Amino acid sequence: MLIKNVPSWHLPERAATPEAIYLNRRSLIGALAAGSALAASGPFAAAARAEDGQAVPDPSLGRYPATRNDAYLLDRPVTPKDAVWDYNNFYEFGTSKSISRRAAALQPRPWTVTVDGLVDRPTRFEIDDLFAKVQFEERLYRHRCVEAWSMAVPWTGFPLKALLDLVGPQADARYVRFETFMDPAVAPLQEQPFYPWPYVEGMTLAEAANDLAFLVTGIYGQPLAAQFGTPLRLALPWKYGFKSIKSIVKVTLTDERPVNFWQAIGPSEYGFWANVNPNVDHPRWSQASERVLATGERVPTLLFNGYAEAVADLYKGLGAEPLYM
Ligand SMILES: Nc1nc2c(c(=O)[nH]1)N[C@H]1C(S)=C(S)[C@@H](COP(=O)(O)O)O[C@H]1N2
Ligand SMILES: [Mo]
Repeated sequence: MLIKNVPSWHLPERAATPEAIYLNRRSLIGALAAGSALAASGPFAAAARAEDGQAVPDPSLGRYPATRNDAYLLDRPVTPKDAVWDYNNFYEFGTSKSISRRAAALQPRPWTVTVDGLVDRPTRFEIDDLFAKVQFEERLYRHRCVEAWSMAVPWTGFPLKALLDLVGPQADARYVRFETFMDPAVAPLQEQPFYPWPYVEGMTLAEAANDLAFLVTGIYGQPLAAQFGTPLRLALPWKYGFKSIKSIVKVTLTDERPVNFWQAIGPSEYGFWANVNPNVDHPRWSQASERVLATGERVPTLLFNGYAEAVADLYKGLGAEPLYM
């Protein structure tokens, strides 16, 4: 076990903190978050800041709220916005969950997303030009963090497949590699040499082309607040949350399997596939159940986070691969 290579703070919270203390801290955080959520929900919520510091309206604001796609339903209530607004994993801004204030330094415009590698039409998209080429929709998705907490949120965005269609994957492309922005002046943790910055994620091209793979632009009917990965992040709801990379600047189609951020840090604990499976424990904790944000309720975790029908076929014949870590 390469356990000594894994930072001790990447623990499920109930292992790190006695539940009672933890719950108290949460109600305090909840009270603080309520204030910041209000401040962040005006018309300039995800706005960029002009040179003089003035907020300028987000050009995509008129796309919200997008029409909900009723093909994606939940088996549980939507998590109230207040419970998730200041409860994030975004290590670029710190290792605690309460990073929304610091993440506000991240400006969503100007923003470009470069799509390159094994594609017919490599393209550097200005984010609003990309948004203009796709249809936005809202989907209710579950989200299951490898740390054993979960939420259910309305994401706005478009299928990852729509981006792939714009660039035309070539026949020898097998994987899609995603990269987060790199700017230590904005994200102080990127100064820390321990971490293999920038954050990288990847999946097979077949996974990326699956209907469920969703490029997210918004949450709760408005553009993504910075802490959720403005202005573009992934949602792969059948996989552990770390696969859902935030604030994407680069997408590369390749014939080489990408090594993702967490795999580079702790290969015995975090893998490439990271499909949710209650029967395959993390080396240091059980994955059998999860703590639901807001209610604190503990519910059984479902195979592929409840999305088996949509994705199980992707893994036929791959039984020898470590599909669940
Ligand atoms: N760039 C980047 N993306 C990231 C992370 C991160 O630290 N940096 N954390 C991941 C993890 S572990 C989870 S659970 C989700 C959390 O998303 P949320 O904060 O919107 O709930 O983002 C994922 N994407
Ligand atoms: Mo996570």
